[in-house]
Amino acid sequence: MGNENNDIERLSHLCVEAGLNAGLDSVGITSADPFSEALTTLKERKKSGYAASMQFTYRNPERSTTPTRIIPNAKSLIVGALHTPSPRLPDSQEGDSRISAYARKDYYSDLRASLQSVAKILENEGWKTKVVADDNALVDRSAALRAGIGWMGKNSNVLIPKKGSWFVLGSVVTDAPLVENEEPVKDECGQCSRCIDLCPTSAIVEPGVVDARRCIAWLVQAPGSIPEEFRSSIGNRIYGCDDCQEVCPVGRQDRIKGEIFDSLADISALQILKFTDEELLNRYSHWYIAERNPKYLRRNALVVLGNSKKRNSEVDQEIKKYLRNSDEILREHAEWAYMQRSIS
Ligand code: B12
Ligand code: SF4
Ligand code: SF4
Repeated sequence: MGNENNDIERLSHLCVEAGLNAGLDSVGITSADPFSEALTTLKERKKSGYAASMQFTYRNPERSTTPTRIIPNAKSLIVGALHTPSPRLPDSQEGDSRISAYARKDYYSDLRASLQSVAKILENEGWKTKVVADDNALVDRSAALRAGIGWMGKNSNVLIPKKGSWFVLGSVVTDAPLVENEEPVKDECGQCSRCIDLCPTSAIVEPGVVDARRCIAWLVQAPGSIPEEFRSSIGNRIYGCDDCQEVCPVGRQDRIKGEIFDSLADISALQILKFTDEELLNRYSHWYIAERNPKYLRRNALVVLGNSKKRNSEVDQEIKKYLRNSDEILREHAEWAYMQRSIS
């Protein structure tokens, strides 16, 4: 028994070390027990409407909260967090639209590669593994919370002490028994409520609860028409929204010092209107684009240009072209953009 425990401790230590050496910023271990709280919440949010038409983990809540559906006989999850700084894109230009930090590069590929290094350690010792990150298979935040990576902030993100929430999360699921974290991380939000107060669309309806129907991060990903009441609040965001993280004091000073904070421009919305379907899909292949249909990026670009106060005849000409587009959604967003620009 003593030897067995030593072995479990040794392997657990090796896994954490391998994750950190492979570039992860934080690594924690938890059991593969079902996430029953998340299951209840997923069902409640579907019922209340807060889940909008999202699929992801909502598609099959039982599955995404039961790690043994990923590997039968799964015993442990090694959860990793990877920092998402906000670099300027290689082809960035003084454009007029913003892409949120996690989407500026394919961080999920980097995360999966780092987790794969952990998986290799386990596989070398004969254990089964499967890497999951941001797919429908697992509730990543719940796993990170139970593994002691961070606490659940009022902005509904997992916050790492002193660092904040600028991380993507993923796990290695394995049948190896490992030493599990037992202490949840202390909630340090305290009296602060900046994320709730400063969310542009009041989407955080109570601490930790986001109504996706109002959340810009979802509105710019969702298929169909963007409800008019939210179009002005979308401002210059083409993809994602970071406001409830940018206003967060946790780790803010380091972020301002070390990175381009709230960088102004990533890409010109006009350019997005001009790219072909193929160019859009190639450039942004790491984004979730509804129905893999690039028209939704054009729809977002039309909203951004409608919100732009800069006079520019080239932009006006391009929007005019879209007034005659064969797609009804694009036509309607072009009409809206055209109206906004004429009255501003
Ligand atoms: C659906 C989804 C969204 C939706 C809805 C978000 C929401 N807040 O509900 C939309 C599209 C709006 C969205 C937006 C964003 N998302 Co998102 N999203 C997801 C996705 C696919 C599923 C989340 C889910 O199932 N939620 C359902 C609830 C029920 O489960 P949960 O998230 O695990 O939360 C539960 C636990 O936290 C638990 N809990 C609470 N307190 C405690 C305490 C303890 C001790 C325990 C054990 C549990 C616990 O209760 C919660 C409810 O049950 C995940 C990827 C994944 N596969 O998990 C990414 C994910 C949550 N998103 C992520 C990111 C980065 C974002 C954005 C920042 C992206 C952006 N810049 O635009 C925004 C942030 C918006 C926000 N304030 O949440 C990251 C989170 C990173 C982090 N540090 O937390 C994830 C994990 C993706 C990833 N793998 O990195 N997202
Ligand atoms: S991502 Fe944006 S819209 Fe969504 S809750 Fe955060 S601040 Fe609000
Ligand atoms: S802004 Fe304040 S309340 Fe919101 S997550 Fe950060 S510390 Fe918590």
